Amino acid sequence: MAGRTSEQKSLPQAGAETTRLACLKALERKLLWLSSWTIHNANHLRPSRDGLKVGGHQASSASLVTLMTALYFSVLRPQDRVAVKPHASPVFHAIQYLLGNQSREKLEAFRAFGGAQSYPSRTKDGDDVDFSTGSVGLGVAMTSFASLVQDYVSLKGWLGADQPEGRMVALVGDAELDEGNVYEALLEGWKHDLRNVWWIIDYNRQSLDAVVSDRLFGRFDSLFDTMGWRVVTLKYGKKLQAAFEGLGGEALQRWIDDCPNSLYSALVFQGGAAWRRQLTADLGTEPGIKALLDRHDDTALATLMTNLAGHDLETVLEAFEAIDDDRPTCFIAYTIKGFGLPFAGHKDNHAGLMNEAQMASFQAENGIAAGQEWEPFAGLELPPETLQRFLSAMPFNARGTRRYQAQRVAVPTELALPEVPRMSTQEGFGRILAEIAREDSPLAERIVTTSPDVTVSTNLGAWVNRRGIFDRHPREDVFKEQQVVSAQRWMMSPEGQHIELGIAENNLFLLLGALGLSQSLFGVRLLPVGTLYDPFIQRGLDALNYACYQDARFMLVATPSGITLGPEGGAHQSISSPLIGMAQDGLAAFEPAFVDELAAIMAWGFDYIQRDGSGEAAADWLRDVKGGSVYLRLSTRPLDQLRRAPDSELARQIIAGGYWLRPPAPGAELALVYSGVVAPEALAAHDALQDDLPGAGLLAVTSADRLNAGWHAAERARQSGLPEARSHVETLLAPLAPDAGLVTLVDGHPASLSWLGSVRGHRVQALGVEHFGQSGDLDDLYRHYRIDVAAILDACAAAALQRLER
Ligand SMILES: Cc1ncc(C[n+]2csc(CCOP(=O)(O)OP(=O)(O)O)c2C)c(N)n1
Ligand SMILES: [Mg+2]
Repeated sequence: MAGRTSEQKSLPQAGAETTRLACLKALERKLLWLSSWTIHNANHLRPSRDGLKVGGHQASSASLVTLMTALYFSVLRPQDRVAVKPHASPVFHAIQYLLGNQSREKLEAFRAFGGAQSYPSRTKDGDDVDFSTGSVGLGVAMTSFASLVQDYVSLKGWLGADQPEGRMVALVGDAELDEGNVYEALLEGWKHDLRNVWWIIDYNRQSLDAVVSDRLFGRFDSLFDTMGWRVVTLKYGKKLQAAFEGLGGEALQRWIDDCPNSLYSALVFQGGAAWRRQLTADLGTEPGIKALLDRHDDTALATLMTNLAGHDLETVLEAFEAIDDDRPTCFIAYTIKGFGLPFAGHKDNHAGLMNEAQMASFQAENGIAAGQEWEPFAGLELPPETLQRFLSAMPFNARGTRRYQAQRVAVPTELALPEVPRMSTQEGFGRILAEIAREDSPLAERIVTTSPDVTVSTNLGAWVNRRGIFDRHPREDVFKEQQVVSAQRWMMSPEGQHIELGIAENNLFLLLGALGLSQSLFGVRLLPVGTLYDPFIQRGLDALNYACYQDARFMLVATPSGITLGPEGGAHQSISSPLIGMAQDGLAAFEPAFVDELAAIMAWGFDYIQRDGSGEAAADWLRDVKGGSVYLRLSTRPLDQLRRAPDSELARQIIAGGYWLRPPAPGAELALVYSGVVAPEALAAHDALQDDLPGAGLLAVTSADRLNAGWHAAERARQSGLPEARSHVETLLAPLAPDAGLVTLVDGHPASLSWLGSVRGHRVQALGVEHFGQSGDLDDLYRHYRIDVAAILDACAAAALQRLER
């Protein structure tokens, strides 16, 4: 049976199993204690300086103690990866503490600065968190995409010989199943013939506010079944199962099966006497029931009636250990929120904390002497050496922490530039990738693209034609077989390098998150590129934030953007995305106008997404050492390309966030500043200014995000004693007169550039789009939204006037 250690194997069979169970039961108790105590300590014993509640979830943690004991201390192997229900974080940290991967100091500092995190965090916790959780539903779905990525790297032969495929396990709160993204992931998983995934549902029938509706009962299993999953329902523990076998057992089972969730929860909370009253009233006349009640005192009756399978270690172990294949499996484990604690079953227990008196009696119940609260084995009946031996032999912990580091893939400093005189940045993107696809290079090998049903319309077609679509099973392109002429060749095979998704944007970001962690989860470096329509970033924004929070690395390419998508109009116009790009931590946002800029950004980006220099120097808010992900806001508007020779200084400035396309004269009174696809309007307006303001400059902003971040970093550096610190944007604006005017222009929210006035105190006229929703051609739209040449010249006149009036 899985989970036995070699040492135990040498013991007589029955003895080994008995020892294993005894150790597991002891550790189960210890986890309940440690998780409760960690939260108690943070709330009651650590002095509060700000009067804020610290919080923590004793009830949600208690609900998962048995399931997590079985998993971590017996079932899991080092290659398995787990997304832990966010509110069971204290149980996770307690497990890692017992395994020697978490310190007492961090537990004592639970939810404090630098302490163990409220919700398991890959980036902020040091105890080997596989997937961060917190925003419910996302960690669950992440396991499916991690499994898909495991298939991807495994079928390409990139896993080492000592790297067996693992199971991707989610410990799921039942209310998490209300999140739509879970079903989006289920559907997508089915399409990709998902395997090696376990979702273990902590079915305590309680959410944050209340006890969940009985009507949901029975829906989940059919849902999973339909999607090809095996469903294992863990409802009753051994004690209840035995009671069902005896006289009156059938009636008892019928009663409990039919018992409304709320009544069951209320009785759990009230305890033995209440169970006796209710069962006597409802079943007293059934043969055998009176005898059963008489055989149990109140405590024993409460134990019997709350003996759900999710708290019955042996039942849980049997269920987990019975699975020996890779079929996706959903365990619906009946549990009780707050099991073993004074507020078990109470509908208001989500944020409930034991008070001092309750904790004191819980401590006494656990046999833990004062001062021994953090001792790993205090109060347990088994000798510490036995328990320590058991823990040391744990297969899961055999290799210590399980983070991989992967070699970086060499990226050429320049990417081949398409020789097309007029094209859009989106077309340029497609051509640059298609050119890479021709090569037999490490870069071409490790790029993996993905798109939520907008592969062709975001210009990935040529890449896919050359590199194929990933599928676990080779499949011919039927249209090609049937000799139907099409520009697309969609060959599917394990060698394919594009993962085609359905439309759900949440899935795109979760997949990018999983692909972007491949170097750490599987030791295989991938360079993920995901494309979508710019406005739909907002659809998946929480999942994007989630991917960035985990420090997953990818390149996000969004087209078309802004009102420049023209006749398609209305609902698809994105105006806030430049601000999202600036504000999203872990994501460097760019909006190039010309394809040579894009090529420079992509070459840099493929390197940037691989950087992992530790630490964050004061002046490195740009994360140039640490790296991050990249967001490119592109357009479908064809522009005449500038004919420029490759220039490394220009490339440096493009990456830093901007350059003078037409430098200002020293002391210039005006500068026109534009970002992205409105370059032709900016150029035309600048031409028109020549007679009146010959010294005016034209500043191209390729990344408002990085200009802004650099400016803030320099401010901070100067405040902390580095007076020489200068950011790129400060240097760029230095030649202008101190009272010069800036006219800023972007097809997006004007606030993305208007801050430039604060850098050196210049006055700003900010043009951009604040309201949206009209369709039309660009002449009409730019005029309507006032980002056309006439509007720019009006703004320049206003800036000049403002200066005179000073
Ligand atoms: C996306 C999101 N919305 C809301 C919350 C706030 N929240 C935290 S836990 C919770 C309910 C959890 O219930 P369940 O998943 O059943 O877990 P239990 O505590 O019962 O174990 C809610 C609404 C959240 N963390 N994430
Ligand atoms: Mg619940």
